[in-house]
Amino acid sequence: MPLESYQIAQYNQQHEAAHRRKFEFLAGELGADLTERILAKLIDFQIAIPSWALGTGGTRFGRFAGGGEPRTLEEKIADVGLLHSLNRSSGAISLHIPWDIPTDGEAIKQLAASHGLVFDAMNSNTFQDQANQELSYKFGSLQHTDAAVRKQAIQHNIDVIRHGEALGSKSLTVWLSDGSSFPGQLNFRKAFQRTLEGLQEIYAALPEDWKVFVEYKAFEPNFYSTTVGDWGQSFLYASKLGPKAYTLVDLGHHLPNANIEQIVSLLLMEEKLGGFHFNDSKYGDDDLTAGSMKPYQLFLIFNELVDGMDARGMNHATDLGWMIDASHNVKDPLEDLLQSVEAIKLAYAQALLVDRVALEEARNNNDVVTAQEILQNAFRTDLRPLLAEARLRVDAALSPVGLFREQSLRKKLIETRGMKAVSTGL
Ligand code: RM4
Ligand code: MN
Ligand code: MN
Repeated sequence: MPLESYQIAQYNQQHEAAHRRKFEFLAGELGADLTERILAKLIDFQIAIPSWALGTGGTRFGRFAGGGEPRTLEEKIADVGLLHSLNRSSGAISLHIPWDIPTDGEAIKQLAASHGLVFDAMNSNTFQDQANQELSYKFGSLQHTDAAVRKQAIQHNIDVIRHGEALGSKSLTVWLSDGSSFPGQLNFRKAFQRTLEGLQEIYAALPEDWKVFVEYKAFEPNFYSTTVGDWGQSFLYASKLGPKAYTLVDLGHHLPNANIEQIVSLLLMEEKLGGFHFNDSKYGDDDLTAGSMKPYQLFLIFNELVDGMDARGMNHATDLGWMIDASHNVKDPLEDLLQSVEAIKLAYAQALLVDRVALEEARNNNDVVTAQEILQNAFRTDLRPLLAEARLRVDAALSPVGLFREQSLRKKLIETRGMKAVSTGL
C-alpha cells in the first residue's frame, strides 16, 4: 500500500485545528440537525471510478503520459483503492470490456473487496474492432445491415454480463457509437428496429436483479446521425425493452446548451433514469473534470435529482448508478478523479441545502426572484468544510489532493511501475 492509515491520521491531525474553525462556523449557521443530516448522506454517497480513466487520456493528435499508470486490472483496482482510502467516497469501480477482462473473476472480486470496493456497471465495447475479432463494426454494431455483425455484438454484450455476474456487478451500460456519417447512408427506421431487436436479446440475457442502461450521445464518432442520439431515443428503447431498462445520462453527450436538469427531472418522473456518467465540457464530449466548467449546472442537476428522488422515496446513495466518465489529458488522472468526486459531492450537498418548501411556495406565488434567491443561496454557501468533516469521520483525508501531493504518491507509483507504463482505456 503506498498509503498507510497512520499517514492519513497524522495528516488530519496537522490540519484539524484549521478545519474545526471553518466547520464550527458553518455548523453554527446551518444548525445541528441539518448539518448532521447532510453529513450522514455525504458519508453514504459513493461514486464509481471508471477503469478506463486511470491512465492519461489523449486525443487523435497525441497523448502525453505522466508515468506510473496502472498496467493491469489489478493495478487499476489498487489505484481506485488508493482514491477510496483518500476520500472514502469512491468505493466502486466500473469496468470496460474488453479493455479490462477479469480472467479470474473470483480473485479479482476478492482483491477489490480487500480495498473496500464493489463493482458498479459493466460497460461493453462495440465501437472498436479488436485484434482477434471476426467481423468489423465500421458500419455499426447492433444497427448493422449484416445479421452476423449484429449477432457478434449481441454475444459480446452477453459475455460482458457473464463477466459482471462473476464480479457481483448488477448492471450493464450499453453505449453504441452506431449511426451514420453522411445523409442517405442509413435508413433511420430500420436502424432503430435492428438496434431494438439486438437490445431485446441482450435484455433477455440479463439476470433477474440486473438493470441495463442505454446511454445516448448526440454525435461522435458518427457526425450525421446517432442511433441512440438523445434522451428521447434512449427513453424509447428503454420503454420498449421493459422494467429493467433505463436511460443513462452522460453529461457530455448533449448538444450545446441542452437543459440537462429538465431531462433528469422528467426521466425520474417516468421511472426511467438509471444512472450518470459525470464529467464536464465546454463544447461536447470533452470529458473534463466534473464541475470544472459549469458547477452551477451540476448543482441544478442535483437539485432535480434530490427533488425527484425524494418524490419517489428513493435512496439517494443506491437507487441510481453514480459513475464518472472522464479523460485526463494534462492532469494527473488520480488527482483529477479526486477533484471530480469532490465537485459531485459538493453539488449534492448544496442540493440537500435547498429549502424545498420555500421554493415550492415561491413557485406557487410566481415569485421568480425568491425562487432564484433560494437556489443561489444554497449554491453560494461554501459547504466544503462539511465535505471535509464527512471525510474526517470515516478516516479519510481532510484534503485528498493535499495528502496525495504531500506523500508524493505519483512519484511512488512511478517508482514501482515505471515512466512508460501504459493503461488500456480512453
Ligand atoms: C463514450 C461514452 C461511453 C464510454 C466511451 C469510452 O463517449 O461516454 O460511456 O464508455 O466513450
Ligand atoms: Mn459515458
Ligand atoms: Mn462520452
